[in-house]
Amino acid sequence: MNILKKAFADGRPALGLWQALATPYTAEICAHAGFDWLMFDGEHAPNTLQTLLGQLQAVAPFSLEPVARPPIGDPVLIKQYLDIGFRSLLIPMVDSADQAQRLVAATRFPPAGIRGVASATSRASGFGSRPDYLARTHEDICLIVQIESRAALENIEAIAAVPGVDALFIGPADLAGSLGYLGRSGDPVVQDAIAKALGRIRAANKPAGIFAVDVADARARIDAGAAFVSIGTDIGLLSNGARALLNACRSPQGSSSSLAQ
Ligand code: 3PY
Ligand code: MG
Repeated sequence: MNILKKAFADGRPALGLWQALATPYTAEICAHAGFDWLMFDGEHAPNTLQTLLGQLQAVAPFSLEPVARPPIGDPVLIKQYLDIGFRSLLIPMVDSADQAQRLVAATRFPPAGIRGVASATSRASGFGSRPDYLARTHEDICLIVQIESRAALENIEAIAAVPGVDALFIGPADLAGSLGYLGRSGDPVVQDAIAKALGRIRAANKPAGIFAVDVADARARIDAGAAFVSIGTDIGLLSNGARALLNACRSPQGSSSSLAQ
């Protein structure tokens, strides 16, 4: 079963890590940490289908849900991401119920949808080894749509009501930009909009997710009922760790423990 959908069903907050380094090796390292999900970014990271495939293969042995974000909610890209084996998709910039409906259709084979059919040649079907693949694969798909514009805020209930939309995820950076607060997602106006949006998603009985900017933010979101939270990024871990190591060594108070990495 889809691990993220299982966490939603169990009411257990699922903690994820954003993957923007675009390499299988770092994905594998992060997978060892025990996150519930890793999100492989095709929107803002230098990923291709091939690099995504490598990362998917690298994390295959782990009990986590790989999520992928295409650069845009395009049926052709969605078909390709699903064929290589992603079951969970995070679609950016979903502003209306109509758009959400088209995305659901892109994840379903006919007659339910418009997904192009491949089975024996796709990794998703175990290269043809799953006899019930065509009939049942939609059951494991987790379609997450991003709410990250003023228009999307207006349409939350309509988007959440679309059958086949499994969860809604707030993108604070784009939302801040759309509301006129570019680069200031911490502004009280944006924070208030986010809190209200999360509440409305929950009231619509859909799992609500968000990208947290730090650990305190992540804890607050979980306490407020978010079903899934991205609690950091691979780039942040690497760059913060590198800086902290250097600073610890340069500072007279540098502790030996922080150097023993
Ligand atoms: C955003 O903040 O806009 C994102 O898409 C990621 O969280
Ligand atoms: Mg965004």
